[in-house]
Amino acid sequence: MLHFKNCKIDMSNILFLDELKALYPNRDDITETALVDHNQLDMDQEEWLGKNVTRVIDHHIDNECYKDTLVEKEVRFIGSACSLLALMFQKDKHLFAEDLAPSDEPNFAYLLAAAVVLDSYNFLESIKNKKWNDDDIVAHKFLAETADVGLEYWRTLNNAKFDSEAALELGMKGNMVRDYKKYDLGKGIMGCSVINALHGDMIGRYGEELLTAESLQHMKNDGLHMYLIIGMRADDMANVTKTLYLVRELSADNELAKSFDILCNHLEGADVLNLNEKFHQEQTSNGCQYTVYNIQNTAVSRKVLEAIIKTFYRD
Ligand SMILES: [Mn+2]
Repeated sequence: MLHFKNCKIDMSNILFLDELKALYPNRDDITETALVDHNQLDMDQEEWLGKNVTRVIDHHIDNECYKDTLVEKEVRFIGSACSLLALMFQKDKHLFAEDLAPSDEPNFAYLLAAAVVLDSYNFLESIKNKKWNDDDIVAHKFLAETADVGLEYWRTLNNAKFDSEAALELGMKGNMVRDYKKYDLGKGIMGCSVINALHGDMIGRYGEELLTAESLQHMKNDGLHMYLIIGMRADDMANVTKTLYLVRELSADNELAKSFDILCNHLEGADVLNLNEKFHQEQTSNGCQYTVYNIQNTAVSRKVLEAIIKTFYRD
């Protein structure tokens, strides 16, 4: 939101899925969908947009979807999907001369560079070739030709991105839907939110009762049988700490919900996650069961967890 403000882009230009549905009540009116920074739609998005995905520009593991409708696809390892975009703009830069021209006003390069510097933690050497690579440097150099996107630019954005206090201001509900995905695991549906605060921060701010009550409500509203929150916080040096919170309704008569304990066991045994400091609550007064861990390997993202969990339920 800060970045949109800095770029003088009105938030009303950003559409959420429910707004999109209201705007195009007939899904046949949507003739083309381009995915940037992911290559597979979420369950709810799929129903609305899945029939006509024509373009995919992404840097995650390729799920090989939409083969019948794709006309353009660029999926490969790079720090940021916006670096891929920048490199595409560079290739055809004569077409975008106006958008990329140096200006007193924020130009398109100023908009695009945010994800490039944030995703690479401003080209932090220790995560080179893990979180970013030389192509991101080429992309950033190109954007920096016409916009001031250096250290100060990154620092301001990074502070805002990892501001736990600001995140908690959104309320538990707001945080649960801000960065949220939903998976069909066969046995049932799992939801997963990424929140810019650690589990302890959420408990400190809202308390266990409200957190579990909101979790229950969210599971009910969205038809979930299990719900997971990845909590994260970064310090000024971009050192990241992460927590994992897994919750279910105790009385839920569903196979996924009932597999809670064996999923916990499986996650504890997954070396790549390196979980520790387990806290388990057998039964809360509102009928939840939940477990919290610290994720020792902070390079673990939702994508990684998704893959581990999907594999577990498929096998
Ligand atoms: Mn990305």
